Amino acid sequence: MTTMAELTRRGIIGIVKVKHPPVNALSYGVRKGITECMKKAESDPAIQAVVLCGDGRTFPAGADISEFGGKFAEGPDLRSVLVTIENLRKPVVAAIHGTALGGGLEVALSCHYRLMHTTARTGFPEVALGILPAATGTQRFPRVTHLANAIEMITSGRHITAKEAHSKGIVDKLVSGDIIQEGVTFANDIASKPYRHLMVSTKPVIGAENAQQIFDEARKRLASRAVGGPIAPMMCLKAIEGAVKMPTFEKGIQHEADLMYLLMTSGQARAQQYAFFAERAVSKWELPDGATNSRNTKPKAVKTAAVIGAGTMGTGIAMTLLSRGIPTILIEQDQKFLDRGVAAIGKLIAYQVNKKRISNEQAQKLHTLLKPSLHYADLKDVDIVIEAVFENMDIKKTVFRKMDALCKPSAILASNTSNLNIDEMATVTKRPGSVIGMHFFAPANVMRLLENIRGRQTSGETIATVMDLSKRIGKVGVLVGNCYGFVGNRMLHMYGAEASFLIEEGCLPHEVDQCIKVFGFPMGFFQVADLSGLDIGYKARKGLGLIGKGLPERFRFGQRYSPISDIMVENGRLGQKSGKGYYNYGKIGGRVPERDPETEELILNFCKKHNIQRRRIAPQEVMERCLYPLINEGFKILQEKIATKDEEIDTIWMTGYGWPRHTGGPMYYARNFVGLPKIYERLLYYKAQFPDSKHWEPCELLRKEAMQQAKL
Ligand code: 3H9
Repeated sequence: MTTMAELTRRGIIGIVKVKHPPVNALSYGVRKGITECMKKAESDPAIQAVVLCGDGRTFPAGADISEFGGKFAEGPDLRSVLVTIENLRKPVVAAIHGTALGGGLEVALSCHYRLMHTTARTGFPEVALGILPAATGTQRFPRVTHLANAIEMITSGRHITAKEAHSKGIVDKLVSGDIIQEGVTFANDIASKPYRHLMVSTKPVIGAENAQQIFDEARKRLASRAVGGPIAPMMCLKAIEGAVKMPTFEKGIQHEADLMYLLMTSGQARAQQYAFFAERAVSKWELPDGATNSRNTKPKAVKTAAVIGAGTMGTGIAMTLLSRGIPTILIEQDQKFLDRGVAAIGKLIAYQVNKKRISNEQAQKLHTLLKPSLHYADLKDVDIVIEAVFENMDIKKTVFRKMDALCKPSAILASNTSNLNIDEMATVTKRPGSVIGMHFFAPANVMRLLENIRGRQTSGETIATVMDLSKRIGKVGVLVGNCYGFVGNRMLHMYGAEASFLIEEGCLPHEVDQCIKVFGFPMGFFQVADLSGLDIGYKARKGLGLIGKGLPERFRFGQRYSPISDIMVENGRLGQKSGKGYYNYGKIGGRVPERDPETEELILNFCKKHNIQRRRIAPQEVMERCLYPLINEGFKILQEKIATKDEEIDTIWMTGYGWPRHTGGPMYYARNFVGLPKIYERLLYYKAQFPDSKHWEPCELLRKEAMQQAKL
């Protein structure tokens, strides 16, 4: 094994540098390397103090997540590395740059001093991986910062800036020069000073006198989010409680280890760790032919961009591009709409300033990067244009013709469509290889997901450029194939159809939503529908010919159809935007959903009209009927190679649709929590119950894999 830590000397100072790119994760080799280097430094009489730092871009960013369940516990484990550092007979200075996260921060807490570069960040992200900071983080952290801070940071996983870390007592000094040189200068100063009193493990917990009140408040706060949520935050809290309630530091550590074991062996932690790697796996895209992929295709440079359409999506997309320093032209046809769009972007920028996320100077820079225009001719020099006009094929085609005629030949033409056919848009251009879909999610400047849709003729270079741009603008770009609704909305349609049938058969909207929330989604289907606006789906269905005179009310295009959503729209209930939809919001734009007797009356009248005997529907049936057709559709999507791997589907659902990370996304959940044989059996059961709904027919890939899993 190559050396993953090295010891060098500058005068009387030993420098232990971790060398394990890209993030210096604390793998077996790193733990071994640090231990050996520290022992050598201890026995070298020429060394009087030690600086511990990371090579390349960062201080260790945590334990090596890929080792969990494997080499993770192999000696020396992380806890014993920390004991070696803290007990060294020479002072150790942690010199932090980049990110000191999780195990990396725990390493720093075992050092006697902590220096931090002003640009560095730190935190305990373990909770997002379904675990806790189990290398004594829950015990040491409240001994350097106030108990209330420790609880807030560990249970939320929030990363903080160097400035905040310094103000919270987590680091001793901020520096802005070369981190190693700063560390050496500092170490020279303290080399001969007594340091043993700085061992964090020997210090009292800060704020212990009010511990009961602090824990009670934290428990209340976490309990309010616990229904359907992950178990890790509460376990983190219990572990921190050990720092106050256990009689010794060692007993606290044992308590922490017991809770960590419980978490590690829970399915949730495995799912959350899968989610972490899935999000990274999607950037390694590959076309179904296998020959064109992210390894062998280079992106083009994108220096300037344009967005067509200054509505909610267009302004959100423009804001996203501007925030990453990309000069952006915003095009509208009408001065009034353009002004409204520019004002909306101005508001978004002001919000960032108010939240202290950007300075006034940065805000000014964003304004100068934005160029509003009424002329398509201004598109001539841009590297990419993203159209965000009305979701209608004829309008999109008109816009694509104009973009094709006016943009330079190398420019990429992208559509922010949520459902429509990219290949059809490409037919009206002379550059189908440069046409691609970029499906942003609302609000576009906030949501992390970006579904990028490859058309039949989209070139590898166009894909590589858009995937690269996605990362640059802070999005999780997922490449998918072209079909109605792509991956996310195609699966959502199945879930929506069943949710609507359930309210025809006996549930009320809030009952379906409650089940979904207990599963872990932040909002139920009907709440989300009200938020998005029921009229959008209504118009799309009209465009597809699903709504119109002469159609039977409950059976359209060869299968069962629920007109409940149409009934809502036809009664003026468009969702939050009209103050009422499935729920009542009190006022236009209201956000708090209340049950509405009028909605319930509309549903009951519909049932009466069609002689539907409403029945009590158990939560199990609600969940199976909402989730299993969606999962079945996910397998169809894989079978048709619209997605090339589970990770793409799961990441789309976790980052764009609120699927709870602690169940790993629909595909992971199906395979690991429920089991494919069970899903297959239930699909057949419901197929027999509801023969007039095609989505209960199990897809061939699911059938095959269920059979294989059943044999194991
Ligand atoms: C922990 O510490 C537990 C302890 O308390 C207790 C132990 C007893 N391990 O994200 P990027 C890989 S839990 C393994 O694209 P960026 C990543 O998969 C840990 N691999 O870069 C990717 O690989 P590839 C607590 C890791 O610049 C490559 O590195 N720490 C780890 O956008 C680049 O990653 C965390 O949770 C890891 N810990 O962001 C921090 N980290 O190229 C997790 C990264 O093959 N990491 N990789 O796809 C992060 O948040 C980000 O990676 C970071 C850099 C902000 C550091």
